Amino acid sequence: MKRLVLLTLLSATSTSCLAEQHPGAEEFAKKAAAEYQLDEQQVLAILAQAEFKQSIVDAMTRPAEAKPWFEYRRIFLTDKRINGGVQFWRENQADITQAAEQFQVDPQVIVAIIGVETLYGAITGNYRVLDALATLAFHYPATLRDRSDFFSSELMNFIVLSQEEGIPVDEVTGSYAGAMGLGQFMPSSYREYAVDLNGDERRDLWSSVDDAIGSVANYLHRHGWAYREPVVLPLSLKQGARLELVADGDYKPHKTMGEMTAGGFISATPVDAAKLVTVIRLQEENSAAYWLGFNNFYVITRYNRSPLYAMAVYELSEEIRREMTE
Ligand SMILES: [Ca+2]
Repeated sequence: MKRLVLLTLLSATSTSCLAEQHPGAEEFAKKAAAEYQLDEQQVLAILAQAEFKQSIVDAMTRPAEAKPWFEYRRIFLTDKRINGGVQFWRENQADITQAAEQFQVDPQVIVAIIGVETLYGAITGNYRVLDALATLAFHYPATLRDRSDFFSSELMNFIVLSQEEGIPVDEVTGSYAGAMGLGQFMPSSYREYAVDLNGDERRDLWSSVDDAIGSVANYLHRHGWAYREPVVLPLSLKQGARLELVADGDYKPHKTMGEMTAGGFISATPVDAAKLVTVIRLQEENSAAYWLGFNNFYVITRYNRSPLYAMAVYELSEEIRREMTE
């Protein structure tokens, strides 16, 4: 209640310069009221507390996914991240087993996602989520393809989420892009896919490791994960293989294994000719490597669209699984 009073007082003094502070903020607040039944003045007061951060704009303009695979891989496939995954799995074995069985998702993939996202909770981001989302919603770098609508929508979801879950909107922290907690959920994903695994009737992705584990599992489950099914298999190419069959931006399997075999892509492990697959090309130091991708690979790209990200999660998950079963 105290917070509400404070915000209301702030709104009276600070909204006059809000249009200069965050261009588009007033329209945003009107939309919040019309479409999400939020209090317009309260939304303006929240936005008045949001600070533009140049460091967020700078971070946005140099994402890791711009690197070739062989360099990207070195960031994530380290002994530290593999051993950290083994330790995280052992420390949270009961929750990971529960989440894997309840949501039918392979446990090593849950662990690997949390490992790639935040090094098992060690690096969850120090930006205020409010600053990150407001900066990217109202001050999106003009040099990049405009994604301000996406961040504006996430900012709206963040304000709604804060009301639904009782989250202090001006306090919680995350990545420069506004991703939160161990699994780095954006606000819309938090609202849609976060689960209360520990049964305390709150979905807390910051400090409840069990909720975070369950939420990652549910996210993969809801996007169509196939339990104990393959993610990728190595491919060899016949002379004159039809390289136009290689996926370019869309990793959803559209072609059958039979079509890929006819196109010159050969899997050493037998795959049903009717199975839907895709072909992924990754840049190694002196050559290209080709992989057969299944729907599970596509599901990982629902977490982060980069095929490099999905491959790093897969390779890390396999390294951790090997260590756990040895
Ligand atoms: Ca909980």
